Amino acid sequence: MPRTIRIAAAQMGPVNPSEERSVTIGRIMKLLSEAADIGCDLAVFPELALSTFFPREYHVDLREADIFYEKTMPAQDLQPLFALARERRIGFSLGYAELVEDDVIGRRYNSQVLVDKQGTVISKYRKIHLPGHADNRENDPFQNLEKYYFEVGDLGFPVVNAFDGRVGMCICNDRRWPETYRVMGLKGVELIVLGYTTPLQNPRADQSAELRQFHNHLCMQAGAYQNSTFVVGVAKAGIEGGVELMGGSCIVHPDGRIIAQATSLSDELVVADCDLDDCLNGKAEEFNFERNRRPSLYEGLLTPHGETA
Ligand code: CDT
Repeated sequence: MPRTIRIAAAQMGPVNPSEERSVTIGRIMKLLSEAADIGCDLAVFPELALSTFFPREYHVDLREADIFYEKTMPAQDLQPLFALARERRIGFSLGYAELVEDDVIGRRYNSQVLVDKQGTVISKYRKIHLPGHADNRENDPFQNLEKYYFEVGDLGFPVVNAFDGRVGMCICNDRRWPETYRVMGLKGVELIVLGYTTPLQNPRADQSAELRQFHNHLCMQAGAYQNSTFVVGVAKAGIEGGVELMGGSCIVHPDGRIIAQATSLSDELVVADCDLDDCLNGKAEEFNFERNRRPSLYEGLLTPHGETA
């Protein structure tokens, strides 16, 4: 009996700083509704989907950016989105900035939730690999101040039973790290959903846009293959706040092939029917961890620079 779920990578075009939040939520609801129209079980939205990528702007007092953070999920104005999921019986995953107000300053995370077909949050992830820097580099062509605006996530990489399989999440830069996939692979993950906001240029490296897009797909395809899991990577694309963001949203099969890919830099649904049973052979044979992994010989993997005792 196959475990086929229809998944939409709900790519978004730019969310420019001047865009009203209600407009952005409207775009997300339209994509979710269209995904439901074509029978999708799950729609996956990008990193920080509810706003522009605000970590490109420096504020001397980081609390000036608190308007971009959610203090509760769902916030009041997201209730209609969750109601839509419930009414249309479609799950979704959404990236957002999270503010936990447990002291005067609070804790801030780059987070993502997984919501089931009843409109209930069933899992949360907080980004672990934060790229960029914490200092203001106003002479750079553009900045990534994630290390200033967010703390390193403290929830690990949860994998939950959902959508007939084992589902995990990660966010953007996490996708470049093999540890991300392997930690979830060891928990039996069959579907990893992630959002990304990736500039076509890296201000600190001389890399062509083609090479940057190649790396985007390379890491997700390798992670999928080496852990025998589906990976769904979803971009915020196009020119946002003056920065060119790559598209290339895709759905990767556990054998490492891209089975569906975006063709635009705009709001677009990228859809594939994913039989989670396609993960089983790889997990039982080529990447049978129990049989073939040799953790006692992987010295240094749990220390920062490979140091051993
Ligand atoms: N958002 C995010 O994690 N972006 C990084 C950009 C690094 S290059 C400036 C990424 O890994 O895609």
